[in-house]
Amino acid sequence: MAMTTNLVQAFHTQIQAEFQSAYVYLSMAAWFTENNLPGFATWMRVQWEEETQHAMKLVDFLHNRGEAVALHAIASPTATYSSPLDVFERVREHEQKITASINALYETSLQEKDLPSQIVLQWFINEQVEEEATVVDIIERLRMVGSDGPSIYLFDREMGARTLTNA
Ligand code: OFO
Repeated sequence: MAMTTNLVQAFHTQIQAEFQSAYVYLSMAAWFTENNLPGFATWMRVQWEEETQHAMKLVDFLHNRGEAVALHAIASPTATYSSPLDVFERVREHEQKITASINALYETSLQEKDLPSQIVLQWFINEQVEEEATVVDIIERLRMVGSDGPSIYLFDREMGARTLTNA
């Protein structure tokens, strides 16, 4: 069954949002590299790749449904941050917006009675719960270490151990 134009356009908007997330995280990776925190930079690069996978999951879904993909423009991210905590506070804000847009897309798939979309979007709903929880955990730990150099050094090493797992 073909998807409605309204639903396809809503998927296009979400694809744009996922690529926008990737671009924001790439700018954060650059900031960490420039501020001598290579482990946090690695973590952010993995996040950039993960967001690209999210976008491609939606692209593949539209293609599998026989629908065309439109790639909308993504904006230049803000590249000035004041501290690692500031970066992750912004990640949290950003992910809260992404959660809201995934939830709105799911609502649209319910209105349009498109069952396959609902199933693929349930994966994204779960993923957002995990992403928000991970970011809150990092924020709490950054608050705990404060400006203690040795603790930041150890945290950075731990963050650098992250590797990409297939979405
Ligand atoms: Fe794609 O989950 Fe973050 O944005």
